[in-house]
Amino acid sequence: MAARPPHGQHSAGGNGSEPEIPGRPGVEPPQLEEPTEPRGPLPPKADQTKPEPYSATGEEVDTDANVRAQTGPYLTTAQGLRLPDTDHSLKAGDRGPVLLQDHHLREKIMHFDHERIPERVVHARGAAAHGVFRGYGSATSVSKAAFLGKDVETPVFVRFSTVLGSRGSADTVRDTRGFATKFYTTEGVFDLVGNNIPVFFIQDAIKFPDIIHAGKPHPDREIPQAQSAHDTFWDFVSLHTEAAHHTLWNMSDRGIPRSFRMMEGFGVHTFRLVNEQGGTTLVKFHWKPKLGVHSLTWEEAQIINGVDPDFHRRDLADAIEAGAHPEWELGIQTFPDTPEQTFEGIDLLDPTKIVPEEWAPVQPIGLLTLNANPSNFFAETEQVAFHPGHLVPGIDITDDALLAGRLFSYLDTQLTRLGGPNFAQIPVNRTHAPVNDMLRDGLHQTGVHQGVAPYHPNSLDGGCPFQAAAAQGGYVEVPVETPKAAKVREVPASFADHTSQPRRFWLSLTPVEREHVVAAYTFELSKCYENTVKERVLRTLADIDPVLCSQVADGLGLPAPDPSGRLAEVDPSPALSQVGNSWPTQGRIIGIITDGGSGLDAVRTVRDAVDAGGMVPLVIAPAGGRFDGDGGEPVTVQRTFANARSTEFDALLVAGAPARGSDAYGARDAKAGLGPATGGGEGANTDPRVLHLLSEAYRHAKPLGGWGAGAADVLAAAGCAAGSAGVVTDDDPRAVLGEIVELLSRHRVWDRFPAAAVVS
Ligand code: HDE
Repeated sequence: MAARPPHGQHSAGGNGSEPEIPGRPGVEPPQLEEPTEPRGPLPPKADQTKPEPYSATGEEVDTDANVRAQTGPYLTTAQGLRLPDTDHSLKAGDRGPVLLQDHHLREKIMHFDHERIPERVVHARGAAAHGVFRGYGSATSVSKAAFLGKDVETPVFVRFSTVLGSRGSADTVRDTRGFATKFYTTEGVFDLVGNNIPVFFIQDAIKFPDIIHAGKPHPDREIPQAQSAHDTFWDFVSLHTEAAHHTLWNMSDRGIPRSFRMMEGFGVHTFRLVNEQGGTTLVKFHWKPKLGVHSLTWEEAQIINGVDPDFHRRDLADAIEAGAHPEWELGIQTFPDTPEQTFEGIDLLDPTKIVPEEWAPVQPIGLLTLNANPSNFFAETEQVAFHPGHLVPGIDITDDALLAGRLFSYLDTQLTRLGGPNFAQIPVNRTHAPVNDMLRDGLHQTGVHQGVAPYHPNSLDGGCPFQAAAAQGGYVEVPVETPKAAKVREVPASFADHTSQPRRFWLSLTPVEREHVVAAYTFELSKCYENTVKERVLRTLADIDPVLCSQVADGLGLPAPDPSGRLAEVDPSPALSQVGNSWPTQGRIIGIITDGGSGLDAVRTVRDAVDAGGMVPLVIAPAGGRFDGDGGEPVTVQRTFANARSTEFDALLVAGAPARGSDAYGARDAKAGLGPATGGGEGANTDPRVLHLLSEAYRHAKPLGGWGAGAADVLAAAGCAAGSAGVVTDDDPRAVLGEIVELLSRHRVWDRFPAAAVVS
């Protein structure tokens, strides 16, 4: 897999160890030279090379026609004037006053003063990547969208985000995640602006400012940041019981994903697809991650927010840079486009409802691969502007009232955020199809439009541009009939059931997942001050499930109310559970703890096997540097006992020493203890930081292993006795690794819950 290791392997924690490619023995890393003279442009890094852009007519589209800043040899002003000095202001003498005529000082400070733009009002914190989407052709019977055709490849840009936090907030808070994809199709841009949760809090966009005001920090003290664990959020969701379904998903493990790479994505609304013959089908979009759906534990998420608030951002960039390109299949659930727009009694216009996959299977229609990191965060990730109204022929909207509000909101918010109406010209937002609009002028206009007649019809420009009928690729809205009805501010009766679908979700979870849900509600509500708010939430929970309600009530020390009526009779939907299957382990991080004193051959063997298996090996040792005391190829240390935290690793291995006289893996000396080797009982000498590392990983139900003399003692000293669930010891390091990888494919050692979930 990795052509080179992720940045994080060398840089985080600054342990001073030199970079080396794990699993690539003997390859010397390039040394940074002291620059002494001007040189030519720097080439972009391999993973920053974007997919080739192309246009509908086959012309090459230069999406990088902007200035490539900071690649030339000499410093200039914005006007291209070369500068002799950017470190000293122009002064009357070296101790005299600064002169107003210093145009360079003025330009430099002026530009700096205006570097920030308003952050997104929601989804401010995000990370993104370039990639490619390949259609399977399986959707052509229901949609004429060109990019869904068989083997058609379309460049994409995907931005993941949290919803509530500010731009600088931590990644692993409990929240919904955005999953927004821009397809640069030959027919124009298509944006699928989805979330990692398939339902939304509200049924009508008019409540959006209210739910967001309730979720954002309190207006007086501006706390808490990026959290739903506060009174206003729970006040809102308890007063609007339609929010119960989305809230339950948030309180489940879905609210704390392990990685953006391990999340599902959902279009949420029902869309309408149109085929070549004009036939229509209602659909819901799903993204299915090839790595499976996995989550953090709540304690892990909280620790990470302190020790590595960029956890998800780093994980995505590192994986792509290392060549472990994340993949998702795009799938659709299809429903007949009947006048009622319902399926098995579910109103398809209600965005608080799902259709169970067992009733309408998700049919794969294409593959998304993220293969390049952005070159510049601001230019791309920050300035990308998504809009659910960016549609292409073959994909149309429905009358979902939530979607209607979004169709207004996204363009509107970009005006403030990107400072004018020309944000479609920003490189990351540019379509790869030819543009012949009659939109003119405005702030930040960079186009130099030709022609004298920007109006339609005209005769002065030869009538160009002409309107395109459907046959010429024009986007024609499906002529659906609008209901003949009175103008009202009302909600349909079919939207009234707010508890049966949350009940199905709850009943579909395994016991360990339910336990996490109970813990999450209890934690969040215990952060609220108002008992009335808590009591109101409990009343909703009672209508979802009495066990859920009573367990949360117990945790809060409040009485559990009775359900207000009969509980809905629903079947579970196994597809809603995250636990049970096994998944590829690509990109998983395995820590190898060694004191470097002996058994280095085993460390090399395991490190290389981890790398060859597409995972990331990180050697953890008392101090940085390299081990080569046995005369073999040097083993580089990537983490030290001081900077390693268990939350970074998916599994941990303890490299013990071979028993005396053994040549099981070629060690020259036998020593155990992973700490100052002062003699005495094995494990007794173990560095407390190693014990903490192991016991924390054990508590978070991660696979642990070890080989050789002393390893089992070290594990036992950390409270992870060999033979307990998911603790693997053997003399043969390869056998240990084999079992660990098998455990990792199921993400966690679920048997360790629930007892281990109780955090002191
Ligand atoms: Fe958004 N949403 N939203 N939203 N949304 C924005 O647009 C809005 C909703 C989603 O990475 C904003 O450009 C309204 C559902 C994502 O840049 C804003 C309503 C879903 C992103 C906005 C919703 C989403 C946004 C803020 C209720 C999942 C981040 C900045 C009707 C299907 C996109 C921006 C990115 C961003 C409005 C509800 C997904 C304010 C009014 C439902 C992934 O326009």
